[in-house]
Amino acid sequence: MASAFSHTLVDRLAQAESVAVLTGAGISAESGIPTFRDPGGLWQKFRPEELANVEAFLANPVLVQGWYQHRQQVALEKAPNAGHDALVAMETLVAHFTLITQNVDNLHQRAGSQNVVELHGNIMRSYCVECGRFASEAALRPASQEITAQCANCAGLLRPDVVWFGEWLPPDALEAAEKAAQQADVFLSIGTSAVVYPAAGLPQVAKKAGAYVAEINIAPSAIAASMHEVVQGKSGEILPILIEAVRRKKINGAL
Ligand code: BV8
Ligand code: ZN
Repeated sequence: MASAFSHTLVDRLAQAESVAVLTGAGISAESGIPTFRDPGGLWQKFRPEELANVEAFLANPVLVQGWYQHRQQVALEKAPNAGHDALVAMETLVAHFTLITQNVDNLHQRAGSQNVVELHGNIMRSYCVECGRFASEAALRPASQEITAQCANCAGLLRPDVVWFGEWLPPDALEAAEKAAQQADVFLSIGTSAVVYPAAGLPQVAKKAGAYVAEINIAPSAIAASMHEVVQGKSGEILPILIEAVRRKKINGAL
């Protein structure tokens, strides 16, 4: 059962000039996309070392391409949920709103969020490891499962445009995320276990710079203790109610 958020959170959001939000796989769970570390999550079936890194990819490109083809397919079949939609609505209520996502499923973008910082890339894009050329969306799915998807330009291997473990995050994305965290009046961490860095360090950057930091999650994350507020519950249930309360507060000052 969702626990209520505080009047402070509503007031802070209603008065905020600048809001930054960090999302993780939990916000897509209600769309039917498995998370990574929850029971039954993606890492239960595969170990990250096996699939989400360059060595695994080069050792077994058909397996890793197949895993991303599958996840691309799942993401395309699912739809954004009320949590994604609520963040689209929040963006219209705040002068400077930045949505920083660790998710690669493209659901925030499909929901209509405008200012999305893709910290870990986007599974709908793939590029050639040899010439760097980006391929069309469906390119990662070769005709048959046995062959590798190759670049139309130079026949090099195609890889998903996602950040693997041990790879640097896209510098412009990380810079935009850190800037948004530093300037935020309110920072929300939603649906992330907060174990993957440097993404998980962003709420601390915001807090140090004076932001009110809150997390929305069905269970306390690794950084829950450092939050000003922890709202327990599903993001798809909590966010629409929270945004409605902020909208009312902005219109007539009443809760
Ligand atoms: C890097 C790829 C520099 C795409 C992923 C300290 C500083 C810097 C780096 C490190 C460091 N310590 C260790 C490192 C290395 C590493 C790291 O952080 N390791 C961890 C695991 C210890 N970091 C890196 O390698 C990063 N690169 O730092 O570069 C560098 C360079 C060279 C050498 C060394 C360092 C790269 C990190 C990116 C890795 N790529 N994915 C893909 O295949 O998807 S990580 C993977 O985890 C996903 O991207 C995902 O986004 C991310 C975080 O997971 P979550 O989104 O939080 O999902 P999770 O399942 O864990 O949690 C779901 C949450 O939702 C839960 O809390 C659950 O309670 C909640 N929930 C569920 N349902 C709901 C809900 N909440 C609300 N409502 C619901 N309905
Ligand atoms: Zn190429």
